[in-house]
Amino acid sequence: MEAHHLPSTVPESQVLIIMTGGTICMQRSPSGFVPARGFQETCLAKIPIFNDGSRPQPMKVVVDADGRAKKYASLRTPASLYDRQVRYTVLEFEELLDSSSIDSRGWALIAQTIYNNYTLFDAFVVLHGTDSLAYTCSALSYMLQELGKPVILTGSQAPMLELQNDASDNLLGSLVVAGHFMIPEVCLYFNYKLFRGNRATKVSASDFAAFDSPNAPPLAVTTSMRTLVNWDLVRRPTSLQHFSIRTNLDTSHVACLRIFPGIKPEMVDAVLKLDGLRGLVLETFGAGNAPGGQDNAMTKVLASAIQRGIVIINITQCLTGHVSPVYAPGMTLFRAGVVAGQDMTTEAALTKLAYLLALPESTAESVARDMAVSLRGELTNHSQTVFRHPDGGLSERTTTLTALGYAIAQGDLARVQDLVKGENIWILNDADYSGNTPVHIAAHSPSLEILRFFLLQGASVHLRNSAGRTPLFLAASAGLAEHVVLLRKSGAHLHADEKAVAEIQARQRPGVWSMAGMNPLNGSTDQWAGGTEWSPSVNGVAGSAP
Ligand code: ASN
Repeated sequence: MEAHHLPSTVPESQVLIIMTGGTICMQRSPSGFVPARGFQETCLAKIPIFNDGSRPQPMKVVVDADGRAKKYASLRTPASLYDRQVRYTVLEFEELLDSSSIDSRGWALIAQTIYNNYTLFDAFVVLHGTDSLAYTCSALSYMLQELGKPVILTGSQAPMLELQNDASDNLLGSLVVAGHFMIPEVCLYFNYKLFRGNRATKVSASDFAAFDSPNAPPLAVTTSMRTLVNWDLVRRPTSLQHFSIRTNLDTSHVACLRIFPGIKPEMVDAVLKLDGLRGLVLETFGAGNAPGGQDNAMTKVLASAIQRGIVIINITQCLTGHVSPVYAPGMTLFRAGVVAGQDMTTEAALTKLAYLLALPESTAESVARDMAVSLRGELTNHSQTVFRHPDGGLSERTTTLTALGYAIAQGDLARVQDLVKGENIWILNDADYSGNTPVHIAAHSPSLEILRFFLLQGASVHLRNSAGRTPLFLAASAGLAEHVVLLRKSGAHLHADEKAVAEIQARQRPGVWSMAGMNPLNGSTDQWAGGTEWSPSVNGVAGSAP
């Protein structure tokens, strides 16, 4: 039968699903459950909640770091309660894994795939086995730097093709969150809860409630038909930097060791003398205690390793709480130079160590220093800026938004700062009836300083208004070169759906549109900043334009 591509009836978000394997796609085989290919056609296309039957156009997906692209059939969910549809396609990795076999190469492949497709999609969902899911989430949270879009990992305890499964709800919940809410973090969605990825840990080998985030409340919860986001907890990039990735984690020179009653110092010493070892996560008792005292053999072994340049991180074996030197044994470790890992999970600490050790010019001192502070919300940091979000009716919010819109148009920075300060900061990602955020308004208003102020507060450059327009598009249309440059520096790019109109406009005003990434000569888009100083980078090297 011939395919008739029907357009979306309501605004649409475009999501790339990256399939790495795991139980979610598994089928029975004589040797037990194994990952199976064709997830989109064999599973999703046949389920009405994943396919509204509109047969949307295929989607372009970049399949390698050289920018080679292919078209993939796409599907669309029915409209949600929020009057939005999610269009998606599934990119399957060549080798589908049971996640117990993933390593840093698999993490690099996921990061690279997100990077290659970053400007083509609004959000990303990664399907992954549950066994090592918390490690992958933690690793990605560091590898994806200045992330401006949602990346949600999920999987299931029972395969999608089994009659009673958790796969459907986990994937649907992930798609809805990814397609509806600007949560620019690496998250783990499971059993109706959205966790910050680097706070989650697998707590059950069989229950559908397989994950928990013992030291941090969920970022969002799906209850009945709504998703309630805890906007107070959502982190956003607040520096004027574009998205980049770092893929070379040093997992070969880190280890993890769990202290137990009666553990011999020789055993710890043997681990610390492993060839090339650079970092150790020590899982200690309670508030961070290990056997021994000041001049004890264990302390000497640890202190001597630290003197040889090995970074040792102290985290607790307990599920909740954090390490602190309140008891003498904990104080002894601290004095010997063991770093307090606060309330990090093992997964977050180990992958963070591997990330920091691989940074260029890292030293034992710099790694030890950075292990103790929050890079991506992986440990509790009470001085973090809180970014609230819209609650209450649109009409109450509109009063503030209108006042803000007026102040932006007047170029009145002092009044703008007054309106968004403190509790009101959430307004920066709120939108008026046309879906315009304050960043949209500032993007085509005269004051560059107001736009800069919004970006430094963590406002998103990726939200699109009801007409599907990004702030970058509006700035270029208005011919505001400096605004365009500032937005690009902060990671903004033209959306694929804006390309056709941008191309027409670029003929009239080639200068500003080429700054926005549109080549007026051949109509191609350089979605990154084409050869300028802020080209996105992979491991610090300028990346090729997707
Ligand atoms: N062994 C599976 C995996 O991690 C477990 C699962 O996904 N539930 O790939």
